[in-house]
Amino acid sequence: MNHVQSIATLAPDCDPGTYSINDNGILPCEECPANTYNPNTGAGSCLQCAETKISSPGSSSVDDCKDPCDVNTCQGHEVCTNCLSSDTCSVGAPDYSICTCPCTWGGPACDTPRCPKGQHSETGSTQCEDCPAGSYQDQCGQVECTPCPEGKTSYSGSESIDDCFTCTSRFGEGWVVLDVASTPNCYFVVKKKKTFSKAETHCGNKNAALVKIDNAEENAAIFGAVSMNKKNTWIGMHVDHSVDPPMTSTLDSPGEQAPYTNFPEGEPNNHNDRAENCVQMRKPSGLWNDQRCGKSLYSVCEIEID
Ligand SMILES: [Ca+2]
Ligand SMILES: [Ca+2]
Repeated sequence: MNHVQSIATLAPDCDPGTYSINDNGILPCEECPANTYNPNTGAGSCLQCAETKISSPGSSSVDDCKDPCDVNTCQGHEVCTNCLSSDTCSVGAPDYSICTCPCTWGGPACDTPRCPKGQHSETGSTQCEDCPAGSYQDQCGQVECTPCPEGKTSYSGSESIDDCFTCTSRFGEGWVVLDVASTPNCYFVVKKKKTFSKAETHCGNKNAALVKIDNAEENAAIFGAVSMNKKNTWIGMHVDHSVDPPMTSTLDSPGEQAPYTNFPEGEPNNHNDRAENCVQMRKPSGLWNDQRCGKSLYSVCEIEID
């Protein structure tokens, strides 16, 4: 009985997944080390897995050599990256894989949602909204968006500074961004005197509209652009003197009170009952005046960017 046992020990018939370096069978069988395999009986060595594959000790088949990411499945919303060699792996990643959170998930366990690129929110995580026109966001989980560089604007939801463009590049010579922090739109100052309706048509031919001034910031930007001309300038507003008090409307919302006006005390006054139904920006101040539509003035066209 002892005899049989000793023969077995002296002549190990190593199983698949093990090997013995000793031809005479003196040394015992050893498990194939990690990242190798052996499919044969009685082998003197194990075979190396392909360079980008890993295996557990004692593997007996080439099928046991696996992509590191198949072995170390990252948890939650993590993304597994096969980093192929120990050189590119961080410490603590002996299996040649690294787990990282995808852009839209954060926190230690990658389980906190994050706003995607091109969006933002108060918390950076939920109720995300598109970055407004004139800005962009190239990272996830942000609370604010970055304004486009000076002289450039962008459509809402832009994900890169490369999405910012000049109005000239998009709409042709003469179109400009005025102050992207206050308005993302493109403007064209028409330095040729036209009646209100001809100015309106002229803008329309540019696939634009006579400027609709929405707030004090936009008014200031427009005034900055036209003041050097030292000319009164048509803006895209109408005054209805058939109601009391007179009502100022934008061209696209007739019959509704405009959200913003900039008349000084005493205007609009329908001076001498001369049907002052159109609106000009005055050259020295940026203040508005109702004026007869048949007068010929400079004008400003606008293309809204949203
Ligand atoms: Ca506007
Ligand atoms: Ca007037």
